[in-house]
Amino acid sequence: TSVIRLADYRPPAWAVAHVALEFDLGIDRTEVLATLELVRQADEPIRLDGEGLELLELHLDGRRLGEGEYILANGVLEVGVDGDRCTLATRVAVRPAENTAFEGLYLSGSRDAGFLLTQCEAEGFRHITFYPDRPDVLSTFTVTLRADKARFPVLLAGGNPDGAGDLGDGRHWARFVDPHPKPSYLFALVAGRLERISRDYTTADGRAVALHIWAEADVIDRCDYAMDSLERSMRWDEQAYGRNYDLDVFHVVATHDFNMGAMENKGLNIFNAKYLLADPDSSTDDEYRHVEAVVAHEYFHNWSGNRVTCRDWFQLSLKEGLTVFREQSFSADMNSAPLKRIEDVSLLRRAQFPEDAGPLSHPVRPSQYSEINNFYTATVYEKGAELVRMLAGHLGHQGFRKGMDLYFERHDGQAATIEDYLGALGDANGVDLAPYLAWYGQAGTPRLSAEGRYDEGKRRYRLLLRQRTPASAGQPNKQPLPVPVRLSLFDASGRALPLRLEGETQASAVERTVVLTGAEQAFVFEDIDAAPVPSLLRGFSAPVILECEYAPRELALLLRHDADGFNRWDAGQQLAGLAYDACRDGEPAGAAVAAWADALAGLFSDAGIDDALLAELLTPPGEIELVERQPERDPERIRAARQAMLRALASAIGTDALRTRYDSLRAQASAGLDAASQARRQLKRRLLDLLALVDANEGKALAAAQYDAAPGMTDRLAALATLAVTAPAAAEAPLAHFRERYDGNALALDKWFALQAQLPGDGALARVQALERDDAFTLKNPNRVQALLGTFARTNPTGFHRADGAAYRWLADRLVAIDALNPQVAARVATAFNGWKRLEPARREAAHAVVAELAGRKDLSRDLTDILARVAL
Ligand code: BAL
Ligand code: ZN
Repeated sequence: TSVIRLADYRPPAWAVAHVALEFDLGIDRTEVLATLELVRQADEPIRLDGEGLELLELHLDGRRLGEGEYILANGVLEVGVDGDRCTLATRVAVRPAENTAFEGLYLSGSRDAGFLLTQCEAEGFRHITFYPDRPDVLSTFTVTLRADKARFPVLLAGGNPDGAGDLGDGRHWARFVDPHPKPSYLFALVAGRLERISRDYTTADGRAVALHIWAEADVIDRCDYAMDSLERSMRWDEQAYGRNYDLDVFHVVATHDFNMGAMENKGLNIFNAKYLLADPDSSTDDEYRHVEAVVAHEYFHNWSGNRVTCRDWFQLSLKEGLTVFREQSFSADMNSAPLKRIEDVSLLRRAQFPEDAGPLSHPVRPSQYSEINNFYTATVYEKGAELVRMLAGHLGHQGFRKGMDLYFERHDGQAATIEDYLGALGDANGVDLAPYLAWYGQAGTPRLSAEGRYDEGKRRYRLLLRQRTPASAGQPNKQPLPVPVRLSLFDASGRALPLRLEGETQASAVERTVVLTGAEQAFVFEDIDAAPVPSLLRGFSAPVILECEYAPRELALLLRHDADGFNRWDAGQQLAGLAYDACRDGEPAGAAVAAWADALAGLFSDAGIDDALLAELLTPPGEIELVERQPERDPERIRAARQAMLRALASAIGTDALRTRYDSLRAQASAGLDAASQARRQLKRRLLDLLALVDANEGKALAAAQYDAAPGMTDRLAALATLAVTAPAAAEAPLAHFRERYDGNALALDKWFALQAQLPGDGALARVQALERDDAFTLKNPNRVQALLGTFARTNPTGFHRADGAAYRWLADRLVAIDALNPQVAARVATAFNGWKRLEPARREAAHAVVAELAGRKDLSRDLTDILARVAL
C-alpha cells in the first residue's frame, strides 16, 4: 500500500470557487451532477478523486468530453485544460443500498423504512462525486436534492434553505446554499422519513437560528436532552470564546448506522444515536454526560474545524485536540470540574497510554499514514487535547483567549496547520511557543521522574526533575520536551507551604508551575522547615507518567489533604498502585495495602466528602491500566490481585458500614438527573460491588432487589452487572427479562450485549459466541459489533486473552467477515491486538501466530491491512 507523507505536501493545483451539486436520490441508485467552477493555481492538469463511481457524462465548459479527452485510472479523473478558469461538470451514479462501509452516501435502516445519509470525513466525498477531496480545497456549495415525496418527505443538506417545491411527478425538490467556504469532508445530506423537535435560538450577535433535531419516529421523544445540551453549548461558546453560530438553521440528525461517534458537517451534524438519544428508562448517567459532551464537541467544531479547518489530515489534531479541549472546559463548567478532569485523565491512561506504548504508537501529528481513517485515535484526540491544555496553561486564561481570538480572526475561512495555531497563540501574547511543537511530532509517553531532597541545615528543599521518553516505531531517539509541572508542597499536618524559589525575594503562592525544559533540572525551594510532601503535576498539568518514590504515608497525606481534587484522587490511585503491587507479590496484608485501605476507610466516614468523588476514590485503577505495572501480563493474576486489594478495602471499611451506607443510598433512589442523585447512584454501585465481593450471597440478594426496584437505567444496569459477575445462575432470569423488556431498543440492547461481553473468565468466549447467535446480533451494525466484539476484545482481559489463544483465532475469523462489510469497523476492532507483545510467553505466542497469519493475507481492506501490518511489526 502507498504511504502519504507530511513532507510531500503540496498546495492544490486547482481551487474550486463554487460547486453546485444536484442529486436525484434513490435507494438503489442515485445520480449526482456536480458542476465545479475551477481556478488554476499551478501548471498541472485537473485531477479529481473518485472511488466506486459510475461516470455517466463529463462536460468541460459546456462541451461533452469523449473517451481520449480524459484519463480515469486508480481513483483519479484527469483532464488537461489550457486556460486558468473552467467549468467542469460530471454526472455519476452511485448505489447507496449496496454501501455497507457507511462511507459516502448510504442507507440507514431497512429498505422500506430507512433513510439516506452521508458520511464524508475523511475521504467519503470521493465516493459521491469526482472532486479534489482534500481539506485545503474550500468552496461555497449549492445543493439541490430531488426525490420521491412519499418515500423521502424530508430533504436536508448543510447551509441555508434556498427554496423547495413539487416536481409534479410525485417527486419534490429542495435547495440549500452554504455561503461559508468549506472542504468536501464537511458536506452532508439526509433524505427520508424523519420526525423533528425544534427550538428557536438567538445568538449573542442577534441572529435568529432555527434548531432542529431529527430522528426516526420511534426515538424522537428521546432527543430533548440533546436539544438542551445544544442550546447550552451555543451559549457557552459565545461566552467563553466569543463565537456565534453563523447560519439561519442548525440541523442535527440521529442514525443507528454510523462508524464514528458523530460528525460536524456544516449546518447538518449527523450523530450516532448512541450520542444523541437519552431517556431515564434506557440511558445511564454516563450516557447523559456523553450526549452533552458530544453535542458540544460537534457544535464547537463549527469554529474549531469548520470556519478554520485543517490544511491536510496530518493536522487532524488541530481541530480534534482543540475541540476535545473546548468540550472538556465546557463539561467542567456544566458539571464538576475535578470529576471531569478525573474522567478525562482516566480515559487518557486507559486508552492513549497503552496506544502510545505499543506498535500503533504515533505522534499527535503523524508524519505519514497509509489509511487516514486509522488516525482518529486517542493520541490525536485525547493527547492532542492535553497539548492544548498545556498551551492554555502556559498563556493563562486571558492570554489563551487572546490567542484563540487571533487564531480565529487570522485563519477564518482557511485551512491551517499546527504551526499556524502556535503562531497565533504566541503572537497574541508576544511569546514563542515553538518549543511545544516537539510535543506534536514526538510519539510515546514521557516519564517524568521526581526526586526530592531536604536539607535541614539550609532549610531548603531541592526537587530534581528528569524526563525521558522511550523509543517508539520510527523514533529511536527522543528529545526533551517542555513539561509544565504545577506543584505544591505540604507539611506533615497537610498545610500547603508558601513557595519561594532560590533567587526570589518573596514567596508568591502555595501553588506554582515550574517548567522542565531540558533532560533534567533542579528547583530549590527556600524557607522550608521540615521535609515536605510534594503534590506534583496538579490537575495533571502534563501528559506524562510520573515516577516518584512516595512512601505510602505521604500518599495517604495527599489523599487526605490535597486541595487539588484531581491530585487528591491521583494520590489515591498511586497508593492503590502500591497496594496492587503488594497483592500481586502475595502480600495482601502488607503495609501498602493497609495504608491504602485505611486511608480510604477514613475518608469513607468523613461526611464532608462528595459521594461522586468518594466513588472515584474507592475505584482503584482497572485491569487494563494495571497492565502497565508489570513487564509481562497474565490477566488472571492481575484480576486476582485487584480482587484481593478490594477485599482488603471492604474489610477496612467494615461490611456493616458499607451496608448501612448502601441501604441509606438505596432508600434515596430516584430517577433524578441532578448531580447529587447521580453521585448517589455512582457511590451505591461501588458499595454494591464491594459488598458482593466479600459476601456473594448477600451481593446476590442486594443486586437482585436493586434490579427489580431500579427507577432508571443506571441502577438497573449496575445491579445486573454485579449480579452477573457475582451469581451467574441468578442473573439468567433478569438478563432474559432485560432482553425482552428492551427488545427493539437498539441502544439498550447494545448495553445488554456489552455487559455480557465483559463477564470474566473461561466461559467468556462461549458466552460471546452464543450471543452472536441472538436474533438481534448483526455484523452490519457498527454499534452492535463494538458492543459485543469490541467490548470483549478490549475490556475483558481474562476472557479475550485466554491462554489457549482460542479467542484470538475466533476474533481473526470475525475480522475477516466484518472487513468485507465495513473496513473502518474491522480496523478499529483489530486494534485490540495492539498489546500482544507484552503478554506472557504462551499467550504472546498464540496472539503472534494469529496476527502474523492475518497480516499475511492479501484480500483485506487497506484499513485492516494497515493496522495489522503495524501491529505485527
Ligand atoms: N470529525 C469526526 C468526528 C469528530 O471528531 O467530531
Ligand atoms: Zn471532533
